[in-house]
Amino acid sequence: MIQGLRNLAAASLGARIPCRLLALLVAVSLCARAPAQTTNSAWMWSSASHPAGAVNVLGDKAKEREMIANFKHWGFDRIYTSFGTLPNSTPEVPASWNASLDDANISSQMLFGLVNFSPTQMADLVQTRLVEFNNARTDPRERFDAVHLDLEPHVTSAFQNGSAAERQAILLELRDTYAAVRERLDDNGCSYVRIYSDLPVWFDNLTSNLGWANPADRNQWFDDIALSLDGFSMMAYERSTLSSIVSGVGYEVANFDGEVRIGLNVAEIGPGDTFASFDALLEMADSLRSYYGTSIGGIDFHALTSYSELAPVRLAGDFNSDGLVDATDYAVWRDTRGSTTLLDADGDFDGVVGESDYQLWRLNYGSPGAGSSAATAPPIPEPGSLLLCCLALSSWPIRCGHGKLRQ
Ligand SMILES: [Ca+2]
Ligand SMILES: [Ca+2]
Ligand SMILES: [Ca+2]
Repeated sequence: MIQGLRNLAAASLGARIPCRLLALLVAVSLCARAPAQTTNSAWMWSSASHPAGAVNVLGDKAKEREMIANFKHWGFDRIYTSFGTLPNSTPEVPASWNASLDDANISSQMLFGLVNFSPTQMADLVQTRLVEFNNARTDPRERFDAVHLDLEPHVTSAFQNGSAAERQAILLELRDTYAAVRERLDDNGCSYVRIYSDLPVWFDNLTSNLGWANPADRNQWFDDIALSLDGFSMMAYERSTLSSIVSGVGYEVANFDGEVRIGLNVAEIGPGDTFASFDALLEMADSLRSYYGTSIGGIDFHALTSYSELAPVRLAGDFNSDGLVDATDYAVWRDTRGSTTLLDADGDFDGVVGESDYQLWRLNYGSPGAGSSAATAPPIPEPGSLLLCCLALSSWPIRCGHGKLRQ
């Protein structure tokens, strides 16, 4: 079946079979193992010099709430966060961040970025930062769901200047590192913690001097890492066309026995760069979803710092993230008034759905577009006449929680 899919993909590129038809065929073929739907994520590095850097957001409750509101607006349902030593020095900070993400149905993965490591070093690091932390938290919402290993030994001079045999040894050590982390988690009560990694698109190449003796040798490596990894993100960077990305990730999507995600680099935007604009990058993400359907796990954006500079944030008062400030947002506010856990209507990010959020909605009623002032808008419900509001809105299609997201 897998070979058939690969032929299908290759044939479609040559014969221009409509992408939607191909996506349907692939989705039907892979439905037994495919996730129910694709997801969006981003890497949230420490990035001390950027306001969206983890070190500048974590621990500041208002900034955390604002960031999570935007994650929901952007359709992110997992996030890879770099925590440094916070799990040891100030465990309440990642515990609170994880719980807030969990409340928003966003998976929290502990991100590590390393180029030099050994299996034992990496397992010890996961033990110190994640295993001991998770095992100390009694509230499951506060635990990490997964570890995300951005291990890139291929950027070291040892790899780049190495012989095929030396490169092969490095790839085998990477395989063994994934296995050591898996074993450490399993042996210490954390078998529920999933492992994801980042991989370049070319580890499967038989002509890149990687030391693969033959296709079976290469296939065995991918089969071996599937025993440790739940999935990986392909760093499909510096590729500007659908066919070039498909060419890079095609082997892995068709053959890896786990979740394959496609990473796009948001830093590659501008004249002469990979993407002419942020919209062009989002269009590529849409094209990849159409092409692969649910045979990929989702799209990952590198990195949150760049993404947050370019992506439109949620409109003030648009509590259901559908791009309009209208009566349905009032209904979200009304239905969660007073809540400190259901925070879609917490427009001022103070941690509670209250009167100030109502005022924010009222001020922005009718946005976007002309006639957004309260003077020209239809009558606005007042919280004082709650019963009246409930009666008046009972015939409105109320959409609470997740709104329409840009997919
Ligand atoms: Ca590849
Ligand atoms: Ca709305
Ligand atoms: Ca509030």
